[in-house]
Amino acid sequence: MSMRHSVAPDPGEASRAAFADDVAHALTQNPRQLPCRYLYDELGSLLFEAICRLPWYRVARTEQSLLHTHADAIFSRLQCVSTVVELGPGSGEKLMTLLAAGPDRDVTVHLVDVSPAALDGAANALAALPSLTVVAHEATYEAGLSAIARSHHATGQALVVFLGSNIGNFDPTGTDALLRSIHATLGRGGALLLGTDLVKPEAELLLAYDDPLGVTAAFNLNLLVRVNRELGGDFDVSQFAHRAVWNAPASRMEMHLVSRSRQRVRVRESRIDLTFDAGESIWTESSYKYRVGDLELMLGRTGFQVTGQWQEDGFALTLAEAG
Ligand code: AVJ
Repeated sequence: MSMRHSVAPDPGEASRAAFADDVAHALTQNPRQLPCRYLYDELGSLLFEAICRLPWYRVARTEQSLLHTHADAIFSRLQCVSTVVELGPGSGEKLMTLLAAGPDRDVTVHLVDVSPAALDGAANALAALPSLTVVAHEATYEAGLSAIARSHHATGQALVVFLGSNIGNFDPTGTDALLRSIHATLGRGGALLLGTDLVKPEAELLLAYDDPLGVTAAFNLNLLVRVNRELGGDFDVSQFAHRAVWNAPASRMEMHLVSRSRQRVRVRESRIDLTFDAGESIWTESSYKYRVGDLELMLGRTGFQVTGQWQEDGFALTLAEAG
């Protein structure tokens, strides 16, 4: 495997400043928020890996089993693929499983993630596979996709893989916008492999996002630890509680951090000085859950045609072609 890193001019400083601005903006919204992409610092990425091993969070395991079982069927429809783009590769395990059944030709793999920890992990995992060129993009999905669209001269077909229900972090407007930029990057004839968690009974969802071991609580609270460390914040982490709620009308799980008392919080780099009321919360993540019919509509209106779908245990893997 050969490996290239495409990096912004001064990634450390620039991304720190963007983080500080994003935190200032999100925490002063009504309701207060923090963007979920910042959950994945090194510890956050490890905590997410731990969540994926919990009996109550089956997304990753179910998807892994679907990929393992159907990788051959998927690639039988993708004979000419020469470029694979993965949005949010995490540990790289999903793509490994898929590419183990992959085409017998040289493939360029682009990994797009805001987390350097995730990019390193994924690139290392993929190093085990021959005839791959890996390009890592430390970027948001949108920025990564347009960089790839600009640099992409390959002759074969392109495949975007967007797994683990990562799409669930986007609200409906954001989802349509993202699917349209995926379509633009792919061009006609390109393919999208999408992994989505499906609507299931509320009790199961609550256990998946508020597990009895407290790993998800730690994952959520670590966002405050990160703000303290990287931006000079003074959050008293013990004064916030993890809360997971199922928002049925919006079809999404939400994670919040609820203030246990009236308290003041300052974040130096973000230049903010806030007062939280007891019970006031910071909304840190949405995880949308889908019905199979929603997927077809969502893909249809953004220019895709579903060509294959596999389901197991409340999870769907959908293959679609850009028309
Ligand atoms: C990685 C975004 C798909 O939303 O289910 C796990 C992250 N949050 N437990 C999800 C997560 C709480 C996960 N995604």
